[in-house]
Amino acid sequence: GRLVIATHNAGKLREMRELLAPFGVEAVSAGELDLPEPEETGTTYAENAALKAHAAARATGLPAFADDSGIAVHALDGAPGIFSARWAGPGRDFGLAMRRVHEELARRGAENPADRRAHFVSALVIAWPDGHEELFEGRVFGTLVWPPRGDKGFGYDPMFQPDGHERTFGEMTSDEKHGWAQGSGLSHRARAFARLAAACLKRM
Ligand code: ITT
Repeated sequence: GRLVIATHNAGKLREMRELLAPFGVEAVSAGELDLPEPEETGTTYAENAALKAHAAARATGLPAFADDSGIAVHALDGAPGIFSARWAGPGRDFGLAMRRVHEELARRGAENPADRRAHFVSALVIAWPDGHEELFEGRVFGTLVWPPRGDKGFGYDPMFQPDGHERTFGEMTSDEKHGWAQGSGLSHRARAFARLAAACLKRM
């Protein structure tokens, strides 16, 4: 069948296409269909993912899946969290967003790796044309490094070093970041996707 990937973020779209590739599902993106970007008025990742997925499913009559994600910095009480995209400002400058995270941590004297813990969250919602939805979440824990390292990936990847690895997501190929070699996935998105795939991709 066909599926809409309800994102306007190029980095996410690339990853979601890679994750879907083995399933033989034909996917078209919200950007390619010129769908409007719904306002993210929810207060949780799950609510925002549902808003995006339902808007795309309603507009197209196709099943649609959306990712809402972010990075929670433990010493910053979970910020930027659901505001992770907004910390990059109108120019979507993630060099700036990473510097803001680093400066906030420095202001609080968080210099040791143990004070620089963070986790990424991905909430994936698939919305079906009949209006029902399914939610799958994934997380990955790690440490924030400074300066950022690597030019792969997107967003906050260059400053996030997942537990058990010597390199940041920005230094990993996308196969390594997905973590398929480890079975259930490494990145928050791959882990959420593995759950979604097990639950519903076979039905398409
Ligand atoms: P869509 O809503 O169109 O999907 P967006 O960029 O606005 O795109 P979000 O509201 O979910 O998406 O924002 C999440 C932000 O968190 C995103 O812009 C990234 O900067 C960051 N982020 C999420 N997943 C990430 C990952 O795997 N690596 C690095 N940064 C990530």
